[in-house]
Amino acid sequence: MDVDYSGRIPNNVGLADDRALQRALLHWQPHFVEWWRSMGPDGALMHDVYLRTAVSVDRDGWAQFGYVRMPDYRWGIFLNPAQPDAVIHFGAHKGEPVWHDVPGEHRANLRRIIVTQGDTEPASVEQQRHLGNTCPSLYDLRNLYQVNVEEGRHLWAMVYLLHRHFGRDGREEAEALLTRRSGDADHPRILGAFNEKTPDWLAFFMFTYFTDRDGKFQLCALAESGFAPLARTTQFMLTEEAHHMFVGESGVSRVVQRTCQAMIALKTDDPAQLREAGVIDLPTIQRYLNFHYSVTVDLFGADRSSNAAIFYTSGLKGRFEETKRADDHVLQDAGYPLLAASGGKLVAQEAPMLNALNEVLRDDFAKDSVGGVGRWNKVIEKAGLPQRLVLPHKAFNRRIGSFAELRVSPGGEVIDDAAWQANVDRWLPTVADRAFVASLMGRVVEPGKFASWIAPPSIGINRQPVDFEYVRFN
Ligand code: BYC
Ligand code: FE
Ligand code: FE
Repeated sequence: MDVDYSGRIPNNVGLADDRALQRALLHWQPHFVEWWRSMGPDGALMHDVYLRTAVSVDRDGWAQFGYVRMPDYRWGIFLNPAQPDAVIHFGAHKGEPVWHDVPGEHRANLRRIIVTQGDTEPASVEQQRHLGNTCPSLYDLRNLYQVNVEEGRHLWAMVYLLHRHFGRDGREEAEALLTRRSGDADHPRILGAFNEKTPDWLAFFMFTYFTDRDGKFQLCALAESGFAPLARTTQFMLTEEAHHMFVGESGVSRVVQRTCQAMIALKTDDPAQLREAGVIDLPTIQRYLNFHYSVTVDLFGADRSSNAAIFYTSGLKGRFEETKRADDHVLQDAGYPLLAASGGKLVAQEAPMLNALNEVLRDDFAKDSVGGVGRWNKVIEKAGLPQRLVLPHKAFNRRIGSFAELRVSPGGEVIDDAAWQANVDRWLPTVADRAFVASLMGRVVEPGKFASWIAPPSIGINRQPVDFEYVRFN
């Protein structure tokens, strides 16, 4: 499954043999590059960046490292190998062969899923566009750019499916993916979290820890799809996603580490004194965590969703690790507990699992999110400090689904509006918090140097030293 790098679009899908498709994608390519130049990393068109590029989809050896000027990055189309005799693992078509083309009756739903997935990729690049101007180190700047080029490639992955399998309206959707803009009042991105700002690097690390993890879970659900090209392309995307979540987890960990060092050196947990010392106090980190977690859990959609039931039963979107589950994979008679407010409390009520599949995926995401928070707490514990970070309750600060009508504290108590207003500044980042974090965001680009508020990583990229020249400015 080596990648053909000889043409203008690197690929392992035999593009050279399909002239019409190749022409259509070559027509889209300059529009993508134009979008990258105007909406991609600000002021970075001439930098040489130490990036990894996919050269094959094999498990050991897909990545090659070297300096690349980002507009010349070889964005390409990489699908995992087709499995001969693959069958659909769930839903009404369980046991039937997977589809290599789009079944007519599922066309509209598949297109919608692919467009929604595709829309998040350029959205995140737009959200992160300005961060290069305030990077805390060359190492971090390189990681930002690596994430950005791979999100650009994820857009290519979805655009390939639209062009290859959806004809004229697929081509129109591919163009529209380049015209919506994150946060734009008239042409916003499709999902809520992708219209929020990523104003500073603490927000970036929280985003890559939590929101890229939504990416992992949605991609895992799509990797089960009965539509084989979608499954195969998302399987390869998942190998890239792991690095994005690493950037987030290690980034927050290094921020926490610096804060703990300052707390010990100054013998204080007073936010004002710590801020004075140029580090981010733990309560502010907790408020950022609360914000990004709650905005991200909204991305899983409504807790009761007939769309989710249809996607599953049609064989379009499975569950996380579908084949590892012991049930019948049809779920007609299965139930799932959903929380609802009753007598001022959240209590579990059984709902049909098919309609609750967004919640099933959200709960799997929540379990997976705990790990990194535990490792951040290990950093605090090792420093001998008693504070701990916690995930807020999933009903906290929701905009989507039945919790959107409730006020719920991070601890999970249903509260009234007055109690919410009285406490919201302790729970979510305030204007003053954001202004303080922004005030720390200076640009540090001397190799091996790091901003005051973040510890260096323990190891560099691809076994390079931490003070390696990860980005060369031209
Ligand atoms: N914001 O029945 P429901 C990633 C709408 S991240 C705004 O629950 P459904 C990445 C919904 O459209 C992964 N609107 O909807 C990470 C619907 O509208 P209509 C992205 C929302 O379809 C970092 C209505 O509410 N991939 O890759 O079952 C960096 C009813 O809701 C939102 C995917 O999401 C929202 N948050 O569930 C870069 C996978 N949520 O039709 C990249 C594909 C819901 O009533 N998407 N609505 O007007 C899906 O599977 C589904 O569309 C969703 C939504 C699970 C997202
Ligand atoms: Fe992505
Ligand atoms: Fe990602």
